[in-house]
Amino acid sequence: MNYFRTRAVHAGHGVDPQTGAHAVPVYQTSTFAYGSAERGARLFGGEEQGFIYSRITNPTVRAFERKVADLEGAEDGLAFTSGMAAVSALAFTFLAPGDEVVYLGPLYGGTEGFFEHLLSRFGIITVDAEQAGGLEAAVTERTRMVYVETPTNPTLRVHDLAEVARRAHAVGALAVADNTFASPYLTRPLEFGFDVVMHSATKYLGGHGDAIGGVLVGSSERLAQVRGEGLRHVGGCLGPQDAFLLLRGVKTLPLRMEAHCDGAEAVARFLEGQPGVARVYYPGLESHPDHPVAARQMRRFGGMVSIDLEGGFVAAQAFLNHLELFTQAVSLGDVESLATHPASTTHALLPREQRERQGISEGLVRLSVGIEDPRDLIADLARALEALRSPALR
Ligand code: 3LM
Repeated sequence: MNYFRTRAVHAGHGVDPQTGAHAVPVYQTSTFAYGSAERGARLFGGEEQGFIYSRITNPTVRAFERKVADLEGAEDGLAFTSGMAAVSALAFTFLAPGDEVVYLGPLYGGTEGFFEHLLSRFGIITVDAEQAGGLEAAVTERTRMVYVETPTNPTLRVHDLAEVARRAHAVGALAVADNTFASPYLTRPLEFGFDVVMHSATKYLGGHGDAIGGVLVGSSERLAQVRGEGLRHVGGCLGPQDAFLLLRGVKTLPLRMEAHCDGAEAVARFLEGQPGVARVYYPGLESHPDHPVAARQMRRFGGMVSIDLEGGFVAAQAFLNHLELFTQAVSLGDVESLATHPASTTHALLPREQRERQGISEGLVRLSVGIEDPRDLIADLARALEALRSPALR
């Protein structure tokens, strides 16, 4: 299987050997009979591989892990009950008091909050590279992990992955990429030297807005460590029913991503230059500062578009309230188009000055462009922009 579209359909599983079931069955079981006391001891002693207990492994979950690992070009994968469970399992496995995590912002507000507010209580120091004067200055001998999103949530910055990995490895730190926004169809960070890739599978991997999940991919050795510590002891395991939904979603990832990209490109080009729109953030636009990096690292430029509206929060609220086809909701990567105001939702827990520094202004609106016909989406956006021009709002 050479090609991505074929692998998206077939990788990670075959027909069920026992029954011939064509779809991967939902193995809705908490525990697995090991048959004899001797085999139980071998399984627990690591002398034999097999299913023991669904917190640690489950066949439906395993098929999803294998498929995502294949698509990212990784040796192995490990699934979790959410993206946040994946991030925290990674941190609990590889970080200790005194260690530093360096991140290139902005990040999803929840991830930044986890690093800055929760890990700090365990003596782990989080450093925003930009505030420290750039990646070169931020990374020190104490840095154990360098963390980046590609593209970033919500300003769609695209950092140079090869350069980030090089800098992390120079001090022996783990290079971790949250590839949620790109999906493996558009970018595969391991190809640029990254060690671990993380996904909120809730988004493009699942694609249908009906399941929460997370996944890590990387070397078998590293992921075995996370399975044995961050997953086994913290317990954020993915359930088999959600694994089934996510597995079904991933099969159409390439088709959906093409449609998301078509829509986002059309929407971004329409929005650029519209009165009332101060700035459009889309890595596919030549005006985007990271466009050259994005063109090197991404197959296409993704389904997310952010816009800065003149008139701040008032304008953003009015615009959002006039959208009819876009649903006002957090999350992203669903087949349906979604819109949100990051400063008051996904990034609300961050201090305002931190948001402003990272470009998350009061007028910023984030659009997750679905797979609908772009002409309908543009008509919806045009209507909402028109409403902004009504005398009551001027
Ligand atoms: C959101 N983001 O609307 P879960 N990494 C990235 C993400 O965007 C997210 C996660 C990790 C949003 C969720 S906000 C209340 C809703 C780049 C989630 C965390 O744990 O699966 O939600 O992933 O931006």
